[in-house]
Amino acid sequence: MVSQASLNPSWPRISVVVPALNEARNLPHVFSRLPADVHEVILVDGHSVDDTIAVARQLRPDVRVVQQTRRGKGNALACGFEAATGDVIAMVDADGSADPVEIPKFVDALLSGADFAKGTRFAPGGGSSDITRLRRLGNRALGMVVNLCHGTHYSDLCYGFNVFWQKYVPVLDLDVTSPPSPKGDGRLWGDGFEIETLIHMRVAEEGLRVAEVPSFEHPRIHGVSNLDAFNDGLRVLTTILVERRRARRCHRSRRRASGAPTAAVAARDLVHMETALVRMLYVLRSIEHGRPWRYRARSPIIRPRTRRSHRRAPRL
Ligand SMILES: Nc1nc2c(ncn2[C@@H]2O[C@H](COP(=O)(O)OP(=O)(O)OP(=O)(O)O)[C@@H](O)[C@H]2O)c(=O)[nH]1
Ligand SMILES: [Mg+2]
Repeated sequence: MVSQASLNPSWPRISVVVPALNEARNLPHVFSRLPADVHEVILVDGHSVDDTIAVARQLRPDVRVVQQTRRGKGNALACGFEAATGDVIAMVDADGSADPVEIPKFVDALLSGADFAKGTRFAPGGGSSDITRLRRLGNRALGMVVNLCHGTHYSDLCYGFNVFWQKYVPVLDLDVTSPPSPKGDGRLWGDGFEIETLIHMRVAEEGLRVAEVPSFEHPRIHGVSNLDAFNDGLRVLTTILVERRRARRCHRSRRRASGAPTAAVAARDLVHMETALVRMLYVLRSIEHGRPWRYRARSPIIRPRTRRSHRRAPRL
C-alpha cells in the first residue's frame, strides 16, 4: 500500500481513536482496513469481557490501550481524544460499520481548510446499509432542531465517523476526570451515544469550519448494537436543550467580558426551537402508538396521554 505521507510531505500524523466494547470478533476486519501510515491506534476499552484487548494487541503490537474513566461511548471517545498525540484525530467505530479506508478523504478535507471533517451518510456519495427507518427519521428531526438553533446545515447529526485537528480537543470541553454519577447508570451527559450531537453543537458554537464528507455506513459484522434508539434518542434531545442553554451562558459571559450590554435571548430563536421540538415529540409519540406520523404544518395539537397503550412496541 502506498503511504499518503510519502506522496504528500504535509500529510498529518493521524491518531485513530477506536471505542470498543466487546468487539474482539470485529477488530481483525477493522484493523485490516486502517491506512498504512497512521501515527497511532488508540483502542479505548469499555471493560470488555471478551478478548478485545488481547486481539487488538495481537493484531497490532503497537496499539495503545486506554481504559475509559466512566461508562458509555462518549466517555470512551473523550478518553481517547485526551490520549491522542497526532495532528488529527479520526473517530472510528470497532464494529465494522465505519470503513477506515475512507480516512484519507476526511484528511483531504482538513488539508483543504476545514477544521472539522464530519462524515455524512446523506450526501451524494454517502449511504448506509445499516440505518433503520426510525433512526433515519429521528436523526433527521434532531438534525433539523440543531440546524434551526445554530444556523448549521448538517445533513447527518448522529453519525460517528469524523476526523478533526487535535488542537481543537479543548474546544470540545469534554470531561474525563469527574467521577461517575451517583444516579442512574453512572453516565454523565455526553458519556453516551449523544456524544456526536454534543460535539457537533460545540463545534458549531465555536464557529469552526466544518466540511461534510460523504461516507458509507456498513452493518455491524458480529455482535449486537449497544444503542437503544428511543432512550438514546431522548438523551440526544436532552443534550440539544442542555447545550443550547450552555451556548447562551457562554454568549452572555463573552458579552459581559467584552463590555457589551447583555441582551435577552432572541425570541424568534426560542419560538423556532420550541416549534421544532413539539413537532418532533408529536412524530415520536405517533410512532410509539403505531399511528401514521403525519403532523400538521401549523399548530400541532398534542393532547396528554390519558391511558397506557397496550400495543406491542414496534421493533426499532
Ligand atoms: N469503550 C466503549 N465503547 C463503546 C461503548 N458503547 C459502545 N461502544 C463502541 O462504540 C461503537 C459504536 O457502538 P454500537 O453499539 O455499534 O452503536 P451504533 O454504531 O451507534 O449502533 P449500530 O448502528 O446499531 O451499530 C462500537 O465500536 C462499540 O464497541 C462503551 O460503553 N464503551
Ligand atoms: Mg455500530
